[in-house]
Amino acid sequence: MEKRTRMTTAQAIVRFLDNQYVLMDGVETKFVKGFFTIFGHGIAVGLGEALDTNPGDLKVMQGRNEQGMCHCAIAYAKQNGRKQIIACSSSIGPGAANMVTACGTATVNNIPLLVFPSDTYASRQPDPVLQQIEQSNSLATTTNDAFKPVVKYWDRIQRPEQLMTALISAMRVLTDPADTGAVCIALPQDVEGESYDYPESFFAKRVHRITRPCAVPEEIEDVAEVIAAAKNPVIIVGGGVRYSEAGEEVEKFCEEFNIPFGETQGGKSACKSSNPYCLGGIGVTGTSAANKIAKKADCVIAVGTRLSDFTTSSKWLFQNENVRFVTINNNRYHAYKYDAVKAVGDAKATITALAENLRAKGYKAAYTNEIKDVKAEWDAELDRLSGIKCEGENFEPIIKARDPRTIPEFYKLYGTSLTQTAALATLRACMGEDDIIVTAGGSLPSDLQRVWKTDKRGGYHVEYGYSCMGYEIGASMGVKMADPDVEEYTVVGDSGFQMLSSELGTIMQEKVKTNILVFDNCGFGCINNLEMGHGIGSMATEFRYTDGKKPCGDLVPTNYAKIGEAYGMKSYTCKSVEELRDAIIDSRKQTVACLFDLKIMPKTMTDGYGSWWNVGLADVSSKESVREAWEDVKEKRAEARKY
Ligand SMILES: Cc1ncc(C[n+]2csc(CCOP(=O)(O)OP(=O)(O)O)c2C)c(N)n1
Ligand SMILES: [Mg+2]
Repeated sequence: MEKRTRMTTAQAIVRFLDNQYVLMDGVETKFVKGFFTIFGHGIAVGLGEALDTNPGDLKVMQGRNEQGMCHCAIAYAKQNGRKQIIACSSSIGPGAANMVTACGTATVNNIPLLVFPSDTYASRQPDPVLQQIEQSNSLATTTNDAFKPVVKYWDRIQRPEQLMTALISAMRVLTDPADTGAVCIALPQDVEGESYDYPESFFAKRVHRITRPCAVPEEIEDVAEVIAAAKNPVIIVGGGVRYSEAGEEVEKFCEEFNIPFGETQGGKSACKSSNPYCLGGIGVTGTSAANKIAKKADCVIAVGTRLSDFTTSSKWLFQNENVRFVTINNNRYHAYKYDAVKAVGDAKATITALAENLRAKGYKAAYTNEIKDVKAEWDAELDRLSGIKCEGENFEPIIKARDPRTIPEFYKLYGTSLTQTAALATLRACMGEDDIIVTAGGSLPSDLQRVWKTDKRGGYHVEYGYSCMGYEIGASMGVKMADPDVEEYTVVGDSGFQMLSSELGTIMQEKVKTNILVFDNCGFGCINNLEMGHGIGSMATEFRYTDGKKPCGDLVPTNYAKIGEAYGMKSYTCKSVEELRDAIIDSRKQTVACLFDLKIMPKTMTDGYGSWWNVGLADVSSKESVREAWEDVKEKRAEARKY
């Protein structure tokens, strides 16, 4: 008879996870680095006992906010090319609920995230246990049911032996390149401590292959025929190219067939920015180069992309009336979008096979000077953007729609000359070539998608699938842990920082040297642009004192450098390009985490470049400015593709 070992559910989780590996392109990687925990009564004595008594080779870390620690885990997995994760565990009720948003972020971005929220008692003996919701319509419903819409796999362990199939299913999903995302295994707190005679085979070393299924030849031929009939195709490089490590193949494909490419937020840095066919970001926050080419393209080759509204300008970007769409995606759901001619398969394998087919057809796109010309025009614009400086309170920033008080008031508060575009250019110039840039929601992802250039594959780490403000600080830690040999620079809006900076404590505890640059423009800059750009007033998007009814008084100043100091970080306040440059140079000598309080003149982010975004504006309003904006929305909606 097979040997069996008596262990608690929690002990079995730890031992199982310590024995999982992935194998991709012949390289084996241990899949689980460790555990993040925020203990409470739901988990401290169950999983806590297991991690205290025998964590095996797993590292144990202590988060500060469950969402924040999950952000660190997501960033760690992403920066590791999805080949290594940190599991996250929480107590019941609010601790569990705090992980729901992070699961959404992981799932949207196809990043493996394994969470173990603890749960109410399976026995129900102590009900209602502390932090139990008590849903009177079903005692089987707990807080953890809230994970179901945002995870790719959900389970609840009511008996210790259920763990075996649950964890094997979890591994199936976490290591699936086409459909990975968040996995939730809810742990009733009594079951965590209950034991079972687990068969030894359950704990054997498991190696999960991450494979590269190529699209079938018929589909490759379908796609090749559409491309072969096109004169001016454009490629969209999505996150699937990054995770397939297909950047080099895509670049070679573009060079051989004379096809330019634009990048999504997820796809940026899969290919080198210096490649002569790279047009930079595409779509709502794209470059003029990418959007000009996209507008006229007669064939869009979407590789490894979800084709989100930001990538396609809400289906308005591609205006050639004969444009055709082809998709290359390992996920059938995404491949079917746009009614495209599709090839379902791994990006690297499929692009390579498609190249062979097109080579046999003797294909070459018809571009002559167009790619070079739009790129030169965009580079000149980048030069202009990097030189913009605020000269005083009468300064005219890029964004015209604004409260007339904002610029003079901000100038009076801080006397800053620093603009967002100049700050980003300075950062790029002072960073090492192989350093990594990190951000998430706000105006910074938009600007970075346009202006950022890097030749380091994976050197651009931006979460814009869920656009989750508050991702940034946890992510700075996860990225640095994944790639400790280079510096990482996290740029974060002041509001994103205020939303979730809890993991600063964890960064200090784990002695992770991150660089966090807070872009203080006193509010929700991009949303202020969005509302005022649609004829609405500055309504609760700047940080202004309340008049008792609305936040419409003076600006509320904040000293972010002091927050950094309070944690023991090295802090800098910068109000000019020169101060920023000196601070970055000094920070590179530090071993402790650094925080930069950048006083960024509001309204100095990039804007325009041939894009549009469909938002749900009021179709009736007493404001003339809103009615005018509505006419434009109506017009663009009429021009946009319908599905
Ligand atoms: C968790 C979350 N809540 C709300 C939003 C909606 N939202 C998008 S950007 C933004 C404001 C961002 O402000 P800040 O971080 O200061 O960046 P800025 O635009 O000023 O550069 C808000 C509220 C979001 N993306 N994520
Ligand atoms: Mg802001």
